[in-house]
Amino acid sequence: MTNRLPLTAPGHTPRRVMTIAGSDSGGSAGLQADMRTFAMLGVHGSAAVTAVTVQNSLGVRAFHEVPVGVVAAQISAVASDIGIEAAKTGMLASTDIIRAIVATWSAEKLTGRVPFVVDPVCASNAGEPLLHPSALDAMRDELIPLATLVTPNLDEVRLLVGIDVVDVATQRDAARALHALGPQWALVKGGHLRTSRISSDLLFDGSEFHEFAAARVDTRDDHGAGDTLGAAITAALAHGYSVPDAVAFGKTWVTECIRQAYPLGHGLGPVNGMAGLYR
Ligand code: PXL
Repeated sequence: MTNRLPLTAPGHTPRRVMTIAGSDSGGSAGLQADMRTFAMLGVHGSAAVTAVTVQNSLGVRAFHEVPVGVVAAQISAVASDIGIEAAKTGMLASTDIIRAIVATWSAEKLTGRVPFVVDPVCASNAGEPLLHPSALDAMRDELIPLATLVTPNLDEVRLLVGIDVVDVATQRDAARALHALGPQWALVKGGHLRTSRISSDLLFDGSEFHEFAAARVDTRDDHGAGDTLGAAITAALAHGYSVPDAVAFGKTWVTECIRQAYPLGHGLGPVNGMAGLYR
């Protein structure tokens, strides 16, 4: 497994990937992290903006939802012209936005054809909500079943399937419960299990478990880690990687970004999405 994706020759169209996500005015997470990761990996990123957050390193002060018709229209405009070879979702804010995405995905005949990574973002690292609690049902019952891969962290696992992951056995239980919601693959990210010296993510397709482990990096500057992982996985899927190979690639990528995280402002800094420049 290398830490690079194949590069497209200059003048030729790179793989085309889309993020459906919220904007982080601070530039650390959300669609800014996704687009930075896409660029670092040499794929063409398009973006359907779902919400505009007002935030800095100290936290999310507010967010403003984009009208649902505009969310759907962004996806259709890109799908009908530029094309989408893989996509991911991030902050989706509301039930109506989730439903617009589900409807557009099927209207554009993307379902089952285009790898679709659903990162079921519920809150910021600091715990501010980015999804209305009432939208959790639509996330669980309508969007996640369309996913090639769903990538919750442990807080999202608790909200989606009610399992408190505390060890390997409960992480397996959570992967089974998430897979039962209908995605092709479930990745239970163990990064928030701070009692462990290892950050271990568990991938499950209904029959086989795959574990992806990395030594835990001791940093508080980890804003955008989940977004960066999901974006790197999405870029690898656009290149035709299998889901386990894409997750392995993404894990290696984000681990280096976390190792090179930097302080920013007066609060939490971001993972260094540009870490690849220094290799
Ligand atoms: O990291 C999850 C996330 C996604 N999208 C937006 C965010 C955050 C975390 O703060 O602000 C817009």
